[in-house]
Amino acid sequence: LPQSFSLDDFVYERLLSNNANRKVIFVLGRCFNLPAIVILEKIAFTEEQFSGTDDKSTILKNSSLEKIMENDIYQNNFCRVDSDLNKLKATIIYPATEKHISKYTEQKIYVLKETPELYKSVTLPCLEKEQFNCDWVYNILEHRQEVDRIVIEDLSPDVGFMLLPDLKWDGVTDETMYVTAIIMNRSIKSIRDLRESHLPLLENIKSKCLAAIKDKYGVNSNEVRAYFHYQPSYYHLHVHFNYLKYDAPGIFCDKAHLLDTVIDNIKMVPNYYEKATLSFTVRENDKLYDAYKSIAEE
Ligand code: M7G
Repeated sequence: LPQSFSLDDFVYERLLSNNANRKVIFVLGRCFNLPAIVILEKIAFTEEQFSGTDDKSTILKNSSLEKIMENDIYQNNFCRVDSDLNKLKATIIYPATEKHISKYTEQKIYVLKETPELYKSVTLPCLEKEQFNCDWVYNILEHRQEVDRIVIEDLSPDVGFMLLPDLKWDGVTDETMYVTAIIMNRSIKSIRDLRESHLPLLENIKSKCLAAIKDKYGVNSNEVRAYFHYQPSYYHLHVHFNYLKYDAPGIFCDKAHLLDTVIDNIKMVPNYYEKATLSFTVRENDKLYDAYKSIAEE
């Protein structure tokens, strides 16, 4: 096993990508000579930071302004604030694989149309060879890691799941609430595998998770976005739940499939996901893109 990651031993190698909209940066480096990815993200303000105190100005009291410009009644400043207001969320992947490095590297993306035949002949063989390891999922399902973070669990092998804060969330900023339900059943890779027999599983996840989110975070079910990714990064079925007002990464129509729509499609056509042509986006460096390119050239 490698020594544990420490920022002091992190040696910067290169920037993988920098997203100014999201204020998140993906940095590659090495730690004890093994590749490490550090993802730094500026955290959203919370209403509580401003309304939680009796004296509403307290939060800005120890801050100082550094003028950028002024004109008439307008001025721009840099504002140096209390360190609590200035925290970053740091996600570490260590040791990182080539596939992680590729996932976080800025690159072109393309849209592909996957017929059921292409799923069987191209996508499935490729993902069986190339997919990210799901050990973190099994650690959760077997209560080895993140045990104290579980919001709710249902251990039934067929319809069960565990709901817990997503890695993308700091777990406390309500404004960016993001939790994920991981199903107990290990044989469903993605929505492509969903059939009529899985309706009780989907309905169970929907009703229990929405109730738990209301209970724990005070967010009503009509303010929650519940969806799957296709293609996902991890081929063990899970459902993303986040706060509707927060534009979480991966909510666009090229990747997100609403839980309600998935349930409804299967109700109308029991083998919908066996028959449907599903479009998805793929990164240029992804092996899946190579696989599709090579059949296009045949
Ligand atoms: P995905 O659609 O397979 O991947 O969703 P993507 O959204 O990254 O493309 C997997 C979800 O699981 C993502 O939202 C991840 O942020 C989340 N996730 C990944 N890991 C490695 C962990 C983890 O170790 N713990 C938790 N709680 N969530 C994770």
